[in-house]
Amino acid sequence: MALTKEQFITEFKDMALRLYAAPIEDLSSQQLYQALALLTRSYIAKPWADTKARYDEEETKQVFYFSIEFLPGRLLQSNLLNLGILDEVEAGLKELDLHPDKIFDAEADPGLGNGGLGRLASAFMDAMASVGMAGNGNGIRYQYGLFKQAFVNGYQVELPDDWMRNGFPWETRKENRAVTVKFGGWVELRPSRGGHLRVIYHNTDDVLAVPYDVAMVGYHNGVVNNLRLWSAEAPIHAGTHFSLEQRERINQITQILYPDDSDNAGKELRLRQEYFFTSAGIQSIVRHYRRTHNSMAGFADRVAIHINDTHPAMAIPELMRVLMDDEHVGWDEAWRITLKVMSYTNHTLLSEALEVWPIDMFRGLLPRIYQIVQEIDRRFRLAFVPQFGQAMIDRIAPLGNGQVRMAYLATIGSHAVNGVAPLHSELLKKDVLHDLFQIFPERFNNKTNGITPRRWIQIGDRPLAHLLDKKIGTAWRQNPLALRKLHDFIDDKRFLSDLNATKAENKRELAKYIDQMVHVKVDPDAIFDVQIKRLHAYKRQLLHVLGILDAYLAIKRGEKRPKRLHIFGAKAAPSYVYAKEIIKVMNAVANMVNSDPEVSPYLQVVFLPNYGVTMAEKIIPGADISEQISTAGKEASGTSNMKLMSAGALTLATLDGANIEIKNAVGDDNIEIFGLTEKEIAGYYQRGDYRSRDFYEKDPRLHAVLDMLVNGKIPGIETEGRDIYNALLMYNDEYFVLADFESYLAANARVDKLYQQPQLWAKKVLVNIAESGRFSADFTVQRYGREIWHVLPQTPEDDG
Ligand code: 26M
Repeated sequence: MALTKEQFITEFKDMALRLYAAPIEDLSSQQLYQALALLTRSYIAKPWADTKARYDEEETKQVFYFSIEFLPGRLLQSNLLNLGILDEVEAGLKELDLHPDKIFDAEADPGLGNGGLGRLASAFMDAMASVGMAGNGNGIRYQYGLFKQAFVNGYQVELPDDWMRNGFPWETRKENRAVTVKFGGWVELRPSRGGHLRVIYHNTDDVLAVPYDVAMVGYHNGVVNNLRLWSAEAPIHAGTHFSLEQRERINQITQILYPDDSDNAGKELRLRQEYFFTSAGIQSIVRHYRRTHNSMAGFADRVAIHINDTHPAMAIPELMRVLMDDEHVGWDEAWRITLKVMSYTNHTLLSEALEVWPIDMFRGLLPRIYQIVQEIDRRFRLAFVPQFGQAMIDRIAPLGNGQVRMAYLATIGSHAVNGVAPLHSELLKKDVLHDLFQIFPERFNNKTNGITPRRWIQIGDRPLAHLLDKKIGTAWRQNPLALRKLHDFIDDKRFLSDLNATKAENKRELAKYIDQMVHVKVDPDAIFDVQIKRLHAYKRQLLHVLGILDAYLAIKRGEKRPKRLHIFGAKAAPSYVYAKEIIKVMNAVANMVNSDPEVSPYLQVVFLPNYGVTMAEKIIPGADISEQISTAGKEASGTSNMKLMSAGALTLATLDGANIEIKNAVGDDNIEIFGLTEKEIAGYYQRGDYRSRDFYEKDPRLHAVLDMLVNGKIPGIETEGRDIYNALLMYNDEYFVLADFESYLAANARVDKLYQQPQLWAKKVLVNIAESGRFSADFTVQRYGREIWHVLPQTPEDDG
């Protein structure tokens, strides 16, 4: 859209006056934010309505991305950027003597997700709008997002995230689009005259699902898509009256996001959440379709539904239910439609994270859905036992061991199943879904994750963005593959030193931020070494800590090293005891290192509490090193690896997840790889001959570092050090930390050496930025669009 600075100033003053009956100089940052958000929203309204009308008019095939999590990050700056008016607005604010950043910082960050999976869902929303694809999100409007993390005496403490306290200016309540979701009770199947079954529900608990829509603004293209988040309310109909307790129970459904990202807790409320937003989404899609069509015959040509991991896998039986019970379609035709509509992404290989539900719980809460799952199960067995044998089908049928097995249900009921990086997609076929791959090989495919360079570079890294504009023009902002133009300047010494200067500027900014957050003065000339992701044993923050302890001991012995600052951000699931012990040790190590005057000139450690999308925007531009050190074969993809690469950090990585794609993109000379490969680790498992203690006994450096966990040398830790020591030595180190220790140190030594050669370092930075464009989520969603959702024209390379 077009908007001059002068127009903006007039409209902004006007909006502020209408809202707060005061001139702007009397308003708080929060009030200025509210006024600016509402003004921005008014610019979005028309293209939003127009986009929707156009999709309806042209009967565009629409994608519905079902996800129990969305992590959009703050929306004001990104909406202004995508509308094409960010520069004008910032100039206008400055002319009014206001600080844009202060206003942007007044916005709450909607933490409606745990980490990678939720952030990916939001990146896809942004990308679909930006490539002009008709993409809708379907999720939950949690009253409280992911807990806020604080450290008390080095321990993680969880505080409620009341993110809507000041309202959420980007949402629109649509009460006239509410639907009813039924739980519990029992079902009566009564043959009716028309030949179909009549399904009569008795004694159900009904919940009203009210949608709140959030605009997803495309980049400079006039497209505005919709993210629909559902909120649970007590129904209002004549004759029923709800007690306070009943209302409480209903409100609970959308009150809080579950904080586990890699564990299936099996709680009934979680199952309620899953069915709640899934059923609401399916009902609303079918209702909308039926307003303009008098049968469901063409539904699959107009609708694609994607399930983000298995949490919305009930979309499969729920669509079957609506097709059969409400729309009177027979089983075979309903199944044909469902398969054609549904597709599924798997995000994890960890067996403890694979979702299963006890049949008794499932049947009690969702009796009709259970009947349909039983029928899916029965037909699956009937169809495939003859060819594949009872034993194999028993392993992979939707029902087994007294459980509903969601990944199997999702695979059986979808026409496409994908992993999120090539290694992960291969391992799905080899291990987790091996038997189903034998039956449905054509369904399996890979879609490597992506990120949105708009948020991470254009908004998050303004100094780099301006340097790129100056050197290669602005085309990269529209098409990040244009970053490859940077290769032309690999020998341009001026530019290489400009790259280093830009990083130095970002590091000074980050140093200020760190000081504000944790009151530690860090040296901006140090190597900034970053690991930001959820805390989990398989991600091996512990390996990073052991590396720090080794450096500590070396410095204590008098060794000189280039100065390194280690920056961590990580939340642990509140129930994950081991992860919380690691957090305590990380904080204790940080204290020990930072307060030791012999050490701190060479080594500093900061653990920033409450890591999230907004904090990531502040950390990533200042990173020199990106730690991606998961046990090979465990990290499905990772996405912080891509973000850090695009900001010119060098990746220090195992051959896991999308690290492998990054290595292929930049070449072996522009990444530091270490550690066991997935194959080597699989070999240890097969032979059963991994002995962590051997590594401890053979490597004196490792020995010394592990002993520190238990010999009282790290002030403030007691049982935590012992528990971790035991996990590594008595319980044989499930994640191969000790096996990778030596090669991790060697890789770090190479990094230190390299950093001594600023120009060589800058060349590697250049290559990383230049090749990061391929990881734009814009390309990822286009591959989904062509190969899975069938919403885009085929390109020549899709054939063959
Ligand atoms: C489960 C049930 C109910 C509510 C929440 C959950 C749940 C939520 C998040 C379970 C797992 C969740 O996240 C898993 C996850 O984030 N996986 C990561 O997905 C990223 C995007 O594909 C990958 O890049 C990461 O490698 C992968 O760990």
